[in-house]
Amino acid sequence: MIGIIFGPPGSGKGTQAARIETEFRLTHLSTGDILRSEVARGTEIGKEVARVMAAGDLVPDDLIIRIVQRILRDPDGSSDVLIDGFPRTLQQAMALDRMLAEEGHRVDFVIALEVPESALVDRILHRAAVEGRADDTREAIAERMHEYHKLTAAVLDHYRKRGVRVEVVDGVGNVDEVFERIRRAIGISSR
Ligand code: B4P
Repeated sequence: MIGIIFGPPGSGKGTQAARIETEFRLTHLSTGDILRSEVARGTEIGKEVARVMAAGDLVPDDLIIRIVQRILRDPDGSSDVLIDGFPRTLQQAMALDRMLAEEGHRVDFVIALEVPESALVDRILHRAAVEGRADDTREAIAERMHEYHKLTAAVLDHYRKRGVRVEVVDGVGNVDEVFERIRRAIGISSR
């Protein structure tokens, strides 16, 4: 099973994906976490993307597509995956469709979290105060929102047009309330 958790920056994708991973048989694949780990380890990829990410811009499609392809082809990985933060452009979506089709798979569902922009900014600024992530500054948040509207929002239409099940979930409320809505929407059984 291949699911995608989708939504604007700060909508709770990473938060809910971790919850879904714990309670259901799905492996959480977060492109944001992978890239932050490359930056923290000072790898070649990390050096290439650090400034792009800190500014709130998207890293190049070909780079992130190669990373996801490598992970999805890993035979040790679970075949049930929840992808968080990818695809973020139409080009990434088409690349994901192609790589899954090569293995006889497709995207089974998309969970799209909806949260008003003012609440998104408040959440991210709160995280900035607690964790100090490099891209949680006001300038980078504005750029991340801009990129989301310019490039990422269209990904949802791509999946709708292809007949993939898209479940829009209200992401306002505490983490448990949002998780309960997701659980009802996707209706998969827990461990
Ligand atoms: P991500 O790591 O995906 O960052 P994000 O969109 O902010 O989501 P995140 O998962 O961290 O936050 P969440 O909504 O859970 O990407 C970071 C950067 O990596 C991108 O800007 C880009 O540069 C690069 N990148 C990643 N993937 C890429 C791709 N495919 N292509 C190109 N570039 C890529 O949570 C936000 C905050 O809200 C947290 O503090 C959380 O505690 C809080 N929160 C969550 N749920 C809440 C709730 N219900 N109530 C209150 N607060 C809540």
